Amino acid sequence: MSRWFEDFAVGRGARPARAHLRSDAPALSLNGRWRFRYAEHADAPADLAQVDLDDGGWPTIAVPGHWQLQGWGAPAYTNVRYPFPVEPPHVPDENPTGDHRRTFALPDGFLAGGARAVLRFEGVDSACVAWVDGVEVGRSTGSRLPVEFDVTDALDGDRTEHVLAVRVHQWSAASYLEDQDMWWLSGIFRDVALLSRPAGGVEDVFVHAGFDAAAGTGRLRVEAVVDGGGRARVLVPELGVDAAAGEEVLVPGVQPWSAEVPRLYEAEVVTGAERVRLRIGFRTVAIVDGVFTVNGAPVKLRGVNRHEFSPDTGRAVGEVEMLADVLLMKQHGVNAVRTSHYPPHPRFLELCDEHGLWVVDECDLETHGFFFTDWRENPSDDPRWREDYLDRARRTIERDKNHPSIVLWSLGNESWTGQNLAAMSAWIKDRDPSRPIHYEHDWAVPYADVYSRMYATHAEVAAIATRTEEALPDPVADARRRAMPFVQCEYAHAMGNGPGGLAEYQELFESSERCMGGFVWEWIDHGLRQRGPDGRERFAYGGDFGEVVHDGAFVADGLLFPDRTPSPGLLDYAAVIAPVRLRPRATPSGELLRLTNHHDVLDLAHVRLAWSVADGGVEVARGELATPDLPPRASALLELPEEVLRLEPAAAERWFTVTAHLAAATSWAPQGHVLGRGQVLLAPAPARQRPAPLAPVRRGPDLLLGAAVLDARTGALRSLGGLDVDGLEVALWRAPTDNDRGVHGEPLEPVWRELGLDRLRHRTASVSVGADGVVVAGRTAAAGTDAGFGTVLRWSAGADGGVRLEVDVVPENPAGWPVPLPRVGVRLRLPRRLEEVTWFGRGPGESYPDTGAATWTGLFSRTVDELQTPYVRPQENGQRSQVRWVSLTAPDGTGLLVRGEPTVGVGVRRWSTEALDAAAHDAELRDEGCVWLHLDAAQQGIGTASCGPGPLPQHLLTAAPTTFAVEFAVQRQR
Ligand code: IPT
Repeated sequence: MSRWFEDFAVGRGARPARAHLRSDAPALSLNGRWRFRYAEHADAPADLAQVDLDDGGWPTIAVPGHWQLQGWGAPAYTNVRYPFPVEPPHVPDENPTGDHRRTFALPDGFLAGGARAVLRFEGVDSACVAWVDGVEVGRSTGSRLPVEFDVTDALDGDRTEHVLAVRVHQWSAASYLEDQDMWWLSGIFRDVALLSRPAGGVEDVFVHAGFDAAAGTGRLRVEAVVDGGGRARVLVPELGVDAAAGEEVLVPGVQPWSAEVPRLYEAEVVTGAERVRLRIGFRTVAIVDGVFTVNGAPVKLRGVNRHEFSPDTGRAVGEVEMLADVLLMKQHGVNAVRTSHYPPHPRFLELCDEHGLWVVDECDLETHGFFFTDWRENPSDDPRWREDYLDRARRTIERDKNHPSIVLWSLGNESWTGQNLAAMSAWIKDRDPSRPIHYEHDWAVPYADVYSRMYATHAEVAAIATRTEEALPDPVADARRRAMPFVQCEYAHAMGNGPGGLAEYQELFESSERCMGGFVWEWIDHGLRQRGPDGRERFAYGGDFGEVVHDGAFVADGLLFPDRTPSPGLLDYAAVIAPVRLRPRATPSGELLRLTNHHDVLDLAHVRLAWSVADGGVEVARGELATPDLPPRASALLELPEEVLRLEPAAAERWFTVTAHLAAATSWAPQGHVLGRGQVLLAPAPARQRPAPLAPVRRGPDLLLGAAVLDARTGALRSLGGLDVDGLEVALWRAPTDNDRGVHGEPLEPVWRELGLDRLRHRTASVSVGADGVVVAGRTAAAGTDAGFGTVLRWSAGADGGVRLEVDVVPENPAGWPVPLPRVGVRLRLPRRLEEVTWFGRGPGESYPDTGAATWTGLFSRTVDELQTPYVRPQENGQRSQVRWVSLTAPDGTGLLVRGEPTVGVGVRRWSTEALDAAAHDAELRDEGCVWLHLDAAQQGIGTASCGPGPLPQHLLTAAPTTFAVEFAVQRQR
């Protein structure tokens, strides 16, 4: 049985690919509600095209949109695996098919003067056939690519209401080329329009706008394809340019385009029949001596991988989401975006031009699923697919060629190697030699201009940065690669809590001109908003729609939560890549802040510096500092202001903080927006005197120790100053993070569970009462194992009302500990009413040994609920680290204060770690009617082993004897 969509050919009837243009020719949007009929199989009724088919009873569907998100079929998520048998070009009989119909009337004059009517789809997933007034006008595949069909001859002149019918199949041969890591979602998901194409109109435009940095001159040539072979003129009024299309014009004194100064010039390409509006940016991309440069200067990409996503409409994203993405990127210091792994909606690229982002525009191509067949039959090296590959390259480059923001073309993602990739590269080079080519997955780099890798470890990046990486077997290829700039097209997998190790990667990128920078994987969690079985709203991930094969929460691995709230990972990334960086530096006169201008183009004229001094987190002085005049990449030490030197000696820990902020509003952020922050410690906390210990008093079953009541038999803590407290025990388990699970890295979680760290039980060995306190010794271990931890809890109390707890944890494992431990600390349960948390330590956000670059030392307050980070799959989150003291207070002012010696990590929740570990979605977490408080001496680093390396050695919590202490004090009523 042969079906058109199981063919290698790429459809029929399409007009030649051309640029996405803004024209004054009439256009009719066909977005809106269409009649819709759904079938589970591709052989849906043949009546779809019939003009007189009565579709009045059909429901309607929103176009653009995916049918799976509007009540038909279901979304499915797989990362690498194809969700159907691998037997290209065949697809299953179960091939969900959506029949779409609508009518339209031609606006007056639409066909005047011999104009043609052209139907343009910006994106249909995955294969479609279209009919107008019962006549087939074309068929197409290439989901994230535009296609145009000339429908003029199909229009029935006797009708005023024309009938447009479109049949869309979920699966086609092209699905083998579209195995991107995302939801499988189908339908007409981007705009549809009917365009009037005037005779003598501007069919296509190719802007060549270079910038000679040495001369300060722009070089402009705009090629135009005019219908009927006529001529066009190119007008750039601001530059006084009025030239023939195709003519090269030198324009002295232009301002170049860059991501930092996205200068655009309004232009028009004009014929007698049509005016096309353009925004031209002058810039030249070049690889000079192995360094990636734009406009003559090196540029560092501080990038993200962006999939198009909305939690409600999938890849049918609107202007609101596109603009939000661009603004959020800019606000967080991101300067580059890889359009993983397909060309985005064309509007997104206009927004990148306008607000300034370097773009790697990637073709709609991925054949990753052939990994499971050892790459047998991989389309990339099979000549039968050659045209499909070339078609994808053509449609991407032709559509997007005029965007100054695009500085690299990418052939696609994870498609192994082969002649068809080489053919794409050759075609692109020929058509647009002005932009280098990117492709990651052939490490010998035969058909790309930059050396790209994903998830390389820090050590490997360090080797590449110094051009000392392992050699390729072929010396010629090796020499070629060694001369290339290096980019990490994906790194720092932002799944769940993390990524850790960002700062160390950034340091490496900045250590060498060879490094172009990198793109964090990825921008946004693709969690689909859904009501769970219990009726509560949640973000769904793989498996939540009953998929037989799926990859679970791997779809939620972004720097934004699905609703576009920035995650701690994004805040960290922003701090790590801050364009204005303030870092402590030891100097002979003590620690000072060193300010570095990490812009590639801008000086610091747009930056204001504000300083403040705080004692114990309370501000005692503030002011402004003069901003040093620094060109890109230059640094200066900031002297302490006179006023600070004159302050009274500090009675508490004193910090000097400087923030850099925008002096004036930009297109992407208001005045005052923070660009960078740094701190130095001016004075440490004064040493605390410990009062003489009180002797314990026995009363019935209780031991009274200052404000503490312990159970005399078990040593368990019962209350503190009248506050009911229970469950205090040594805590070694954390709800594994996605990085602990390490699906595409080195997993810790299974080893932890094997060791029983998730099911530890405690045995009390002795309770000894002495003159200066109570000592409770015991052992914590899991069933069926001889490994465990010796524990000693030393309680003492002082006349000042404080109760001190000193804890020893001694790992005991005859076999040794093969992996780091999740955490070492204690936890306890407090009354639910203690819901206001105030702390002096790092904040305001969460931090772990290798995350938290966005946090600083200060005094912060949050409610228990606000301290939770809603990772899509529940896991350890929300730790506040290096806490000097924390108070948990009830509305009436009563509460508990805990001091670290000198600091402690704090976690506060309404549910236990066990419940957090067990939950699959946030909405399953239930208030347990108490407050669980974790006080940690240490936690394991976070790393990025969900896809990539685990924490660096210095961030591992290696099992070792540990002693730490905290002190409790009770707060009385206000
Ligand atoms: C890599 C893919 O390129 C990307 O699309 C995404 O899947 C990412 O990983 C992980 O989320 S492939 C990886 C298995 C190395």
